Amino acid sequence: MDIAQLSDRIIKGDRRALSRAITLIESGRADHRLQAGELMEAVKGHGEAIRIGLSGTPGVGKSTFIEAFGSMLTAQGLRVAVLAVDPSSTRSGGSILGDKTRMEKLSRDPNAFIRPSPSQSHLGGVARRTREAVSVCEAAGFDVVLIETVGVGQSETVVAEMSDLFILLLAPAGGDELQGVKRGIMEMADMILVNKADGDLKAAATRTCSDYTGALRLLRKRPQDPEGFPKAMMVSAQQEEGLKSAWEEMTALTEWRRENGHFAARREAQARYWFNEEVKQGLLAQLETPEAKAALEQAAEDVAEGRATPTNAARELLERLKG
Ligand SMILES: Nc1nc2c(ncn2[C@@H]2O[C@H](COP(=O)(O)OP(=O)(O)OP(=O)(O)O)[C@@H](O)[C@H]2O)c(=O)[nH]1
Ligand SMILES: [Mg+2]
Repeated sequence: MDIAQLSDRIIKGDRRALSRAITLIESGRADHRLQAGELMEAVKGHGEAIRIGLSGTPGVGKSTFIEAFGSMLTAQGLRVAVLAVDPSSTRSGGSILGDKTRMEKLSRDPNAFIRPSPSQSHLGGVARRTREAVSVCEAAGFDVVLIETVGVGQSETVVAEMSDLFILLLAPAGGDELQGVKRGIMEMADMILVNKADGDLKAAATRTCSDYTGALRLLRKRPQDPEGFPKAMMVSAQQEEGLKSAWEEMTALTEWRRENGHFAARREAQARYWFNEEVKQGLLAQLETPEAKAALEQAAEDVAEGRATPTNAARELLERLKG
């Protein structure tokens, strides 16, 4: 495959080239990994999208929201790409493909591009592939890249670390208790959207929204937020209500961050984060070779049977792996 040619076609906005590139990125073959690396260098710095991470528990309405919100954006003339991080892969067919029916309109929209999560259980691998897919979508001229994740374990952090804006989608709570959203997730959110603010659920949504407005106020002030952010708002994905206001707030926040240097600073910090992650993953991979595994097993036995101390055995093993 001619990578220079592929990247030229991507930069010209060729969708088939984009699809091919993502297939290449998702491949686990060593030669494909090298080519993907070359491609990432070639597209680097092209395009400028707003990357929006969207997280929420199953059933909160992510797919319905993406369909409605994405269609609203394409109606405004914007080009929208939708990607997903789904580490569980227990759900049939990956996260978005399974419910493309919920995104029927968007999946037929010429200004939208929807790509399901690669079926890979290892979160590190999914993270790298999604991050690279974001970059090629950006190079292909998309204005908005939406990255969906179902709120389980580490996947929120992964998505927040590749987004300019991280949005938490919530459903109206039954009682007046907060829905067990972990503090760490709250602290990552740039905006909370309480979905399903319609019909019988409207009153509960209003309560939930004001609970979260209060909770957000109690969090430590972050330098990357202007007055009033992070904020909680109500939307109805189904009734297509509140979506325009949500987008206005997102663009206002992004504008402010650009003007105040926080937009670029966040991307820089993310580049550092992913570099460190890649180094760590690379080191861990070195322990996965048959020789390393055998050496580890032997050393563990020595430690278990009292022939060596954990500290010394570890140091010797690491020295041996270096050489
Ligand atoms: N009343 C109401 N129902 C909604 C709204 N948005 C989504 N729903 C319903 O909530 C259910 C789940 O919606 P989905 O969009 O599939 O939710 P999801 O978060 O993508 O779910 P998973 O893909 O399983 O994680 C569906 O029955 C939707 O019709 C809304 O704004 N109002
Ligand atoms: Mg869904």
